[in-house]
Amino acid sequence: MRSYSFCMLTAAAALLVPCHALSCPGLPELSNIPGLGGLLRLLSKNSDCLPISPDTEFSDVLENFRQRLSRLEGALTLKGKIAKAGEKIIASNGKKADFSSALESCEKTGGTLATPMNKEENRAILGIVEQYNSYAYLGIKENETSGQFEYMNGTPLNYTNWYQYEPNGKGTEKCVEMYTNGNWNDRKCNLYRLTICEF
Ligand code: MAN
Ligand code: CA
Repeated sequence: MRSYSFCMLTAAAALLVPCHALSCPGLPELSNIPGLGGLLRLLSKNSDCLPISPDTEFSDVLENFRQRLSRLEGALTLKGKIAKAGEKIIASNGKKADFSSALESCEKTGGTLATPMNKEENRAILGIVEQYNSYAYLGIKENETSGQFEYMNGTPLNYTNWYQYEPNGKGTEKCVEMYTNGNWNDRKCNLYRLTICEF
C-alpha cells in the first residue's frame, strides 16, 4: 500500500498539470504529454487513493480530488489542526521558535508565517493560538529605516489589530506577536513563540 503522503503528492502533481487546450477533458489524450503518461498510469493503478481508470474524464478526476480535499480539510478543521480563512489555510507545527526560525520552518514547507490581512484571517489565526494557548509571531516586521510595521514583502499593513497603546517598542521591538485574545503587540524577535504558518 502506498503511503498517504505519496497519495497527496501525486494528487497535487495531477492538480498542477495544466489543462491542454486540445486534449481536455480526456485523460488518454493527456497521457500523450511527455512525462504525464507515467504519472497517470501510476495514479490509475493506485487504487488505494485514486479510484480512477485511464479513460475517466479529466473533469471527473478533478471533481474526485475536490471532494477528497474538501473532506480532508473538514476533518483537519474539526480537530483544530488547521483553520481556513477564504483561500488561506492556517496551521501550526506546535513548536515554539524565535522569529527567523519560525519563518524558515514555514518557508521550508512551502508557506510563510501567518499574516492576518483582515478580521477573518485574524480570527482563524487566533483559533490556533487558542488551541495551543500560546502567543505566536506574525509575518510582520518593523522597517529598519522608516520604523513602520509592514508585511514580509515590504508592503504597508492594510489591517491592524494592535492591543491598546501598541506598538510601543520604538525600534527596540521589531517583531509582532499575537496575544491569546487576538490583539497584537510589537515584541523582540528572539523569544520563543508558537510557529503558525499560512499556505
Ligand atoms: C509589556 C508591554 C509591551 C511590551 C512588553 C515587553 O507587556 O509594554 O508593549 O512589548 O512589555 O516586555
Ligand atoms: Ca510592545
